[in-house]
Amino acid sequence: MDHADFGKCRSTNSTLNQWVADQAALLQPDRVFWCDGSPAEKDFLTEDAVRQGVLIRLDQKKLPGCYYHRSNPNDVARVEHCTFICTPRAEEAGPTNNWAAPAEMYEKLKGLCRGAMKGRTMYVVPYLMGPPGSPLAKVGVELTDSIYVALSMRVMTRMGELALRHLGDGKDFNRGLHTMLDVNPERRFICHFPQDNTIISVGSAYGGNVLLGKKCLALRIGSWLAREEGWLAEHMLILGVESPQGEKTWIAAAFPSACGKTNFAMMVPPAHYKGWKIWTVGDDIAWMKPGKDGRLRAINPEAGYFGVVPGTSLKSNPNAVATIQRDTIYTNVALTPDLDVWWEGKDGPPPAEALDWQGRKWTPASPSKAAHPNSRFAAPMTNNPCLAPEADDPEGVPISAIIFGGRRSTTVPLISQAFNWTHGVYLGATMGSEMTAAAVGGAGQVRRDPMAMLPFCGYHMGDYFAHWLNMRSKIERLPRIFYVNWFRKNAKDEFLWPGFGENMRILKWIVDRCHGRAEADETALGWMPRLGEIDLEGLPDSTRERLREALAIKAEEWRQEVHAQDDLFIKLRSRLPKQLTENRDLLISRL
Ligand code: GTP
Ligand code: SPV
Ligand code: MN
Repeated sequence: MDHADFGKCRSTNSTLNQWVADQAALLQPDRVFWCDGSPAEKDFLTEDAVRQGVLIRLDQKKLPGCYYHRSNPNDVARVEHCTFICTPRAEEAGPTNNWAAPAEMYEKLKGLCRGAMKGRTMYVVPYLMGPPGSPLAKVGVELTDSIYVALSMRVMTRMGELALRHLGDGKDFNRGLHTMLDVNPERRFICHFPQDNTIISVGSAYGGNVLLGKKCLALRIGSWLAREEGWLAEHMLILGVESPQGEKTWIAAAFPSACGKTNFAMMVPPAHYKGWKIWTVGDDIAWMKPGKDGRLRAINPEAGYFGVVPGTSLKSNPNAVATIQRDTIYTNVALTPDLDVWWEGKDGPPPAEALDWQGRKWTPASPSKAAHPNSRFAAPMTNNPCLAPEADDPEGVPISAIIFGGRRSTTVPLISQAFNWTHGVYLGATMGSEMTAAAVGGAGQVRRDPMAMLPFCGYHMGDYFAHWLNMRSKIERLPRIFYVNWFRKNAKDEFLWPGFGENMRILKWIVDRCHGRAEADETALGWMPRLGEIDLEGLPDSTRERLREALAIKAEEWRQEVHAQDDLFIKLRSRLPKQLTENRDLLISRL
């Protein structure tokens, strides 16, 4: 087919068309290409990306529909220091966000954008976040000069005509503008204008910086809209646990970036859990709203997974392995001479030689890693063997439990349950986690990451806590709240808990607690399982002692922990709800 057959504007929405025309006048692209989301268009764009060298076609017999991409080595993760919330008053963004005055930031960005797409194509990417017809679904339109972004948005969202139909002649859509410029960290800004429902991202071409539906719309702008409209936009996976009797229990869980959401959402239970099944609704983001039935209803706004590749294997996550065998875009893994992909932790032996994520020759003797620690796959969720049929339900699934969890080598026990909603909000609000490669800088350091939302909350974190506390009166049947830590280590630096599929044993206790079927002890931190309550069948005998250690509450560690939590509370004090400081005082007295 001819070039001219694709990219035509079929939108009759005058607001949208005018906005696109205005942006094109500023950016001056050679061509404006409207994406319709059709399979033929996908083939056409993919072919073009291969021709340009943006994508490398992988072995199509082994990996049908799969492509390989390398980003600029200076551009491999989210950049929190260049991410801004631009509200009229700094106080609205709060002390945990970078803030800039909207007028000044618009002016600066306009300067950078003027003529920035000369010689390039501007792709108009209309997309829908959420199942069609859902009361929670939102339309966004991303303008981008990256063909990789256009193709990735097609995987990650419901992209094209469908979104335009959803919008109709409405004016209510997120306005997203992305230009790579010269991919220079000095000119990299990810800016959100919540009052204008607008996002402008310049100078990057990677992941959460540029797939604007994901962290920018679904979380930063989303959290803003959620507070205004009375719902929750959260950095959470959503899964269902089906029992052999067919009882389905739906659970949402917030773990910080690269702390196990995708793995948990697609988990395969240990062999002796006959008849038990895990169903995935989402692996990264949950939009949750009280439903007519009085329960908290959750949808996954996304349609694909942008998952961490290293460590993905048949042992750790067989469903992810199955998911990424076709129609997947791999970014920053290693490329083998036979056009296959490789990463640290993949099944089988390493290749004798490969090109690493920077395109340099690599062998198993090389001192550096072949795949970047934050290398990612973008795969459609429909590839997932355990995708819940309910993932497309416009009403969402009813949530029975919310789990918070960080990456902590000490202090935080494997599992505890909050005494009540307010205590649960306190646990989420004070969550700490060791930083990972998902964001630039600081890997390994413990930082407070409330509800795993520190980099993603689009307004004052104190107001966000208040919003969570207020939700209590809006939900008739409140989810129970739990706190987990898969990452506690012993003195030999070994994980105390085997994790991955074995997390089913903890999940089982959580499900049983939701249905009033499991015993618990009252401790200073909350309700905790008796040792005998966690199923250890099939694990080595040493696990029992390790479990005891993983559940231990060490008073000295907790004294330091409460102290460390204070830093955030002090930062937020002007808007910190008093229930949280009360809960802190209660904890200290219990300890
Ligand atoms: P984002 O996509 O960045 O939001 O990450 P995520 O929360 O989806 O994390 P993911 O499931 O991709 O896991 C990231 C890394 O955490 C994996 O590569 C594993 O090394 C590790 N991990 C996940 N689950 C477990 C677990 O149960 N135990 C241990 N020890 N490590 C785990
Ligand atoms: C995260 O960092 O939490 C991610 C990856 O899910 S990114 O899309 O880059 O934000
Ligand atoms: Mn994430």
